[in-house]
Amino acid sequence: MTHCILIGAPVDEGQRRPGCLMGPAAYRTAGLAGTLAALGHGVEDRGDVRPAPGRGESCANPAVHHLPEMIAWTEALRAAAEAALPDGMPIFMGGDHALALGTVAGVAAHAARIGRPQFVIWLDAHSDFHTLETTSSGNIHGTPMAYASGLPGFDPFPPFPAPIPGEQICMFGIRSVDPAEHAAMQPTEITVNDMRVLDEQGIVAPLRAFLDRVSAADGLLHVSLDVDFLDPSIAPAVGTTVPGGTTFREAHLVMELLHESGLVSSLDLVELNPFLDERGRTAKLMVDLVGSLMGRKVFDRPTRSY
Ligand code: B3U
Ligand code: MN
Ligand code: MN
Repeated sequence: MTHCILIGAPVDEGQRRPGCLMGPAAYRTAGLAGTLAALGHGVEDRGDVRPAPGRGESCANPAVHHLPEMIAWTEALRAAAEAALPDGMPIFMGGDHALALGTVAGVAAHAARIGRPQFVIWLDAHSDFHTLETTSSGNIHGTPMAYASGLPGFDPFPPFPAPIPGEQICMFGIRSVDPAEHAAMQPTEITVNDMRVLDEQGIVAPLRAFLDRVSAADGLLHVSLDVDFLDPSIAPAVGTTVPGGTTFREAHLVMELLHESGLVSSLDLVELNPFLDERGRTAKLMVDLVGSLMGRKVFDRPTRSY
């Protein structure tokens, strides 16, 4: 059984639709802790992270907003991740996706410290591969994968502690990539399982191919789950809906395969905007998906030896 460490990350400054700051409260209200406990896991809620005040940093791109606040969040969340990882599996309750600048920095620093490779699976409609220089929306939630890859263009941020090689990153379910992100991803070895791949090959083969690599390298696996990975018809509580997302069944299957792998060491739940939800439906679905990720199943399956 796993010791699950819930960490609230009420980040709202990485985009422009207020509401993600209510995410941690919505996950608690939707019963995340009880769901984990019912599966036999230990649960510890460390409360919400509180960043220090911003220090007035700036950058050349005038579109970028809330830069000092996001630098402060990144430092605080990195510290929270590094403090939690020796004790169990952190589950970061967002908050918009800009929180991943901090969480992924923390997990990468931890992995480097214990000498294991850090892998990331990015479950998202978007690639989030902008730098501070290329983003035209100025929304920092569109940048964490570029930061984690060690791209230049993040000068005001602390240097990413141990940049993650493209071979150790898998984007899954993406269907919205800006031209500058596309160009920046081109020279990398990132595995891009966009919706075209999933429509042609299904969920299982592409996901297992990546999990096999994580296992062969004895890696740690960080899962970053953006609400817009899901189709907006089942998950309306998100500021940036993109049609053509994963179905209820596909999303649960992803979670079940991740569970079965036994490889997941940390998790982000991001972009839930409870202000846009319909009677908590998206929050409950996200909690349900965490249930599948953490071992809820109808019948036992033989565990796969990776
Ligand atoms: N790539 C666009 C849109 C976007 C990225 N992430 C979300 N939306 N959620 C941008 O603003 O960077
Ligand atoms: Mn995202
Ligand atoms: Mn997204």
